[in-house]
Amino acid sequence: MSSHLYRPPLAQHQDESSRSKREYSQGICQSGPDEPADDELVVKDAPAISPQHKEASPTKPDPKKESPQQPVAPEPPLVLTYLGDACSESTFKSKSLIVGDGAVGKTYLLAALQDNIKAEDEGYEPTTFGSQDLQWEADREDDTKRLIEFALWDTAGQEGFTELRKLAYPGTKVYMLAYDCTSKISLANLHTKWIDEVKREIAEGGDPDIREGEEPWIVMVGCKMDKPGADATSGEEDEVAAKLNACALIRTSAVMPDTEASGVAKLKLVLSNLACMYEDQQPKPSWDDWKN
Ligand SMILES: Nc1nc2c(ncn2[C@@H]2O[C@H](COP(=O)(O)OP(=O)(O)OP(=O)(O)O)[C@@H](O)[C@H]2O)c(=O)[nH]1
Ligand SMILES: [Mg+2]
Repeated sequence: MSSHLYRPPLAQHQDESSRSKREYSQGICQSGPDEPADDELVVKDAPAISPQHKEASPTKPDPKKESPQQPVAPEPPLVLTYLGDACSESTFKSKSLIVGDGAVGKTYLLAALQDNIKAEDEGYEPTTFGSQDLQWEADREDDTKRLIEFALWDTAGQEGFTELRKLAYPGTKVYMLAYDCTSKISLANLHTKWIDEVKREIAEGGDPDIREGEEPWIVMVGCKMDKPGADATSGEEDEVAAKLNACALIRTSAVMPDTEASGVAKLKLVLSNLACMYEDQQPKPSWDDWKN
């Protein structure tokens, strides 16, 4: 897969206690002479992310049995590939939370992120609460590995679960705001309802490490892009992503067996990259970074 390597400018850190991060920001851990400038974009293969702790190797359905014309996720213009370097912590914890309207496909997508590709007709069971602890390993450019202990939190999108959902927010680093690609209402609700809830919960508890005044780190996730009518939202997604100042926008399907074509592999890569950037106190990537 060909993609762009994004090197955001290094952050200025205020935390006196985090010496290794300060050294990193001050350039002690410098790039080699052949490295591109900090803000340069380079075409490069994206690093592989391999899941750990798999109970068993995922059984992929026979592609011959699938419908021959599977839609392919549109290639975004930029893929974040920041994983830090040897100076950054090699193992750290992160937390992502998914919110969005009821039945848009949040639980199915989280299953797909754990290599559990469901069939479309496996049934709908509204979520009340759920979390999974995962370990994702990211290969850095210098051939070292970075282990992310990822807590992935599911929430209830149905009306009436607002109080229960609040319990899931504290400590979240990266938020997934999910909509159904066939539903304009679910897309519009991201900027009329869900972003307000996210900001409110950050103000009332959120991640204690969040930097003052910083906007939430958001990945906008389209679900069910395999369905007929999934282009219903495609003309308006960019506008909503700009309103949210999302770090990324990814259309996905949780029922397509090919995770490259379904956008699920890309989502995993972007979540890992953002977790590394957040951990290293890099500046939040803006929608303009992704879009341009
Ligand atoms: N075609 C298709 N159907 C999907 C996909 N993901 C989910 N579905 C269908 O949509 C239904 C709802 O999906 P869920 O993942 O349970 O929805 P949810 O957003 O978690 O809903 P709540 O838990 O109520 O908030 C499922 O029962 C599936 O039938 C997908 O990627 N493609
Ligand atoms: Mg659910």
